[in-house]
Amino acid sequence: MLRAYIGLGSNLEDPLNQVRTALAELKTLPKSHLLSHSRLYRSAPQGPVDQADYINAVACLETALDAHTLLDELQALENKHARVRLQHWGPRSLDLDLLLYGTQTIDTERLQVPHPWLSRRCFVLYPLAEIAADLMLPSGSSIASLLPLCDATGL
Ligand code: ROI
Repeated sequence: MLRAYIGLGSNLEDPLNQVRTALAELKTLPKSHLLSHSRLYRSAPQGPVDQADYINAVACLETALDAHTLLDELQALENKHARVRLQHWGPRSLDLDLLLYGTQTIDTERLQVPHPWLSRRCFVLYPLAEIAADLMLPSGSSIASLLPLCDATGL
């Protein structure tokens, strides 16, 4: 068993409900146990700005699934939410990102862990710091040490 951190985001079709439902669904994943999750954050869109604010959160799962099987499960949940993604970096009904998988670094065609944008996205870092401030990234930085580097305006 190891700990995986999942970023949740939504800005379409009742985002609060999308994220709340997804947190409940994470509890049902096989060979996994939801250990904790952050509060829900409202955040201004990063990327194209002509879209609605997002609701974001981060969850911590203890899991015996391998990383790619976990990714399959997360994508199945996104699909269950009839994931709408109108454009790259555009609005979406539910995004589930595998941010961290134990202390592993993974770089395959389908999956990059740690998530490549993790340390630059305050809508990920702040909720992650709420549940895992002391967590060390493979780079040697703790989550807490990255907070001052990101602009939390709009969070
Ligand atoms: N912006 C915010 N605030 N929250 C997100 O979850 C989010 N997801 C994205 C992009 C479009 C980069 N911007 C976001 O994929």
